Amino acid sequence: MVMRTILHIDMDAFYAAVEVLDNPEYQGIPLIIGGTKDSLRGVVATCSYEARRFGVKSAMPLRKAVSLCPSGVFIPGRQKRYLEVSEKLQEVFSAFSPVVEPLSIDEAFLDMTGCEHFYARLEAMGQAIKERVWSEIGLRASVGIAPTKFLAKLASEMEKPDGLVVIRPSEIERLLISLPVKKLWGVGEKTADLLRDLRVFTVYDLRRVELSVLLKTFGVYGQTLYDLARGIDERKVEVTSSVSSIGQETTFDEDYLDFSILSCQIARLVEKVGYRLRKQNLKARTVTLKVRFLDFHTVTKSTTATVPFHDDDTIFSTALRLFSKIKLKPVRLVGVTVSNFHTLETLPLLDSTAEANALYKVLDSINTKFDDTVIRKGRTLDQRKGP
Ligand code: DCP
Ligand code: MG
Repeated sequence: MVMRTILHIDMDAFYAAVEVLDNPEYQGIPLIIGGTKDSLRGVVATCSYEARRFGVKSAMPLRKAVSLCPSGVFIPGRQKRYLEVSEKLQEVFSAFSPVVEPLSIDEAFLDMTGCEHFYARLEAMGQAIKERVWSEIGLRASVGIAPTKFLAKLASEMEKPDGLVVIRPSEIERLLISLPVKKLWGVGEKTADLLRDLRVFTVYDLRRVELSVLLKTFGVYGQTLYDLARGIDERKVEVTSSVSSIGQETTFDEDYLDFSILSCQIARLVEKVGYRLRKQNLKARTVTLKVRFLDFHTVTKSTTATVPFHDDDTIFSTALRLFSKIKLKPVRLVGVTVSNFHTLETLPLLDSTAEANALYKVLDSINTKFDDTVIRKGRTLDQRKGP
């Protein structure tokens, strides 16, 4: 098996911790995020560790949480703010490794293979990222470091909150053997029930089941179970993007039917979308055009290319091609979205569009400096009104 150094980091009581950060009066109290005390139908998104002592946990009906913890403070939560903090977290993670796989809003895998020599010990590596998250964002995280993804995630959960656990190859066997199968990656209630029918409760029990029986009962996942029970997990940290699309739309003060005005508006949207795409080091394969008419009827058209792109020209010509397929009526709104991302790390280094890339680099750096698209292509200028 390939030996890697994989770090899993997961924030402690994430939404609740962000609320404490922004509202220090919530420090040290049972804080429950998901709704107010009288929200009859809501569920708990998360709660502070002080509230967990009362038995409150994620996904529990709010009514039950109120009865368990009547003295708690119950608040609805602010998704936009949590996403904003999540983006900052990703920036901190990216400073530690170029290979980061965000898993959810508050956790990620980092492939730290080859970076070991920067730290005296693996514990120091874990401590360094925890301290950086604390000093730059003001939040506590738990970290696990191990040779596989599954073990790294297991390790980060072991000493929550503010935990740091390193699992070395020599320790895997001792740790795995008594582990309840429910802790294995991918084992939910249903799999646990089927395993119970086979009288399997721990990894020790699981190792005694033949591979053929596991394959018959669980299909291809049987092989995964067989491997995980032996500490084998070849999954790589995959560099994926946390965003799934980048879009921009504009609603007009008046309705337009004129192709030249509309194509100029599309060009302006394309510049903003292309700029954000390149800023995030992404290439896309899909362009979606949205058009809303005066009567509020909305049409969206998409197309997917085989070769990923991040230049305005490709996005614009694609959007325009989609636009020409739409039967025109007075238009109220147009929107351009790109999706189906590939990170640049996964693309070939040699690119035949190197010159175009250099041009976009210059344009983007000027536009970044002035915080807007100050340099534009002629097609974004409304021909009738002049520059
Ligand atoms: N979340 C949610 N609903 C759930 C589970 C989670 O809305 N059923 C949200 C709120 C959490 C965030 O996702 O703050 C991260 O989920 P985690 O499972 O990592 O839980 P926490 O970070 O809150 O706590 P922990 O310290 O156990 O990681
Ligand atoms: Mg968490």
